[in-house]
Amino acid sequence: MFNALSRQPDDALLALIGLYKQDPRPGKVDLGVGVYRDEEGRTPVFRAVKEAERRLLEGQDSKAYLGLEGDALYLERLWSLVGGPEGTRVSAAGVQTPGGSGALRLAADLVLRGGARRILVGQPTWPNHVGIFAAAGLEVVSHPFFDTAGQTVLFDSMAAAFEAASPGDVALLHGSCHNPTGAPLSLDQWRTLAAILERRGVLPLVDLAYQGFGRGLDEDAAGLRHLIGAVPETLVAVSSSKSFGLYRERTGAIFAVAARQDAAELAKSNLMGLARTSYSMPPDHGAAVVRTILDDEALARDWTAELDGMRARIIGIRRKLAAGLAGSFPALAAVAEQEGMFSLLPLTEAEVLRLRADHAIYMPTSGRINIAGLKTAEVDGVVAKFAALR
Ligand code: PLP
Ligand code: TYF
Repeated sequence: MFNALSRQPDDALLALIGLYKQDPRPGKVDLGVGVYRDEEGRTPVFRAVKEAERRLLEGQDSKAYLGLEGDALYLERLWSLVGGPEGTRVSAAGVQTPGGSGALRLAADLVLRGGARRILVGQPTWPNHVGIFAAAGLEVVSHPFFDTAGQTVLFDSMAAAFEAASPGDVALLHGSCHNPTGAPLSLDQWRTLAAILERRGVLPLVDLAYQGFGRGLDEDAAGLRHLIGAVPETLVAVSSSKSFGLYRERTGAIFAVAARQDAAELAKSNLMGLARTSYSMPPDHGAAVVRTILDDEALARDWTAELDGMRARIIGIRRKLAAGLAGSFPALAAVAEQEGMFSLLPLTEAEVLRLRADHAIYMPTSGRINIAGLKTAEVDGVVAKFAALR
């Protein structure tokens, strides 16, 4: 039977990890896959994570199943972090998932079961969005979101696409730190979109994968917090991979938000049923770590402080990079205003490949760069190589 299968293309972002590793040149620069890196190029384990793991190692007295929902206290604390005060004014019911990806897949399965057939997705987006939704059986309907040459959000086109949607459609929104553009939506724009979604009867699915990496933990959730109060139902897919540095532990959650608790619980019961016929129960460790941190004031404070430091480093690199690039690429002054790990450079595929071949600067052919892949001392050299392209 295996002979009947055809070879599948590699994930371009994950394949880049291997290409970079194999490159023997000293001074190579990795602007590829979206993991945070510090000034030494390391992806550190948060101090609070290490301490939580120590406590778990000593205190955990069973590995027995927790059940389909996962860790209830993790879900409660995580929802407080995501929903803030606004989250207490709506009804939310969550299920722990294997990463944000697992949350997105369960969300897609749920809306299909609820009768949805189409999901509106702005382009460009994280390629796995399209893959996950299509694999679940949704029709992915794309609209333009970003003008790369001008580095501007095409808000009118996004609003028009939402206006043209049918009741029962689903619309994907990036909670903050848009992947791949870093382009922020203002709170006014969130308000406008929320009003359209409410009027058109379209269900928003918010992907929150980088809370704390843009402007701050609360600031990065502000749009979503407005949205949950403005529409009758929302799905929120949360990833703890970046915000807690737990990438390989596969830690996330899907929250169904509704005006009434019974509606949210109905969604949750279906989410658990869908999980049961897929992977059954989620992995425990990452969620136990997050729960331990968020349930302890001192650990939570230390986690926030470390996250604040990461965000400050990214903002600093953004400013230096934007100032350097503005001469040769005037539109890239916008890189300083963009948020999170990514910006999308207006480079051709040939230019990206030339940077890779000639200068060992690695990024996917889309031109997306991971800002956190740059050390402060590397910025000027990288800017010079970009400038030489034009
Ligand atoms: N959504 C976006 C936009 C992402 O960039 C990621 C990153 O990996 C995810 C969701 C899900 O991440 P994970 O499944 O590793 O938690
Ligand atoms: O966009 C990124 O780089 C991150 C990490 O299949 C990632 O979201 C990339 C590809 C992939 C899974 C995660």
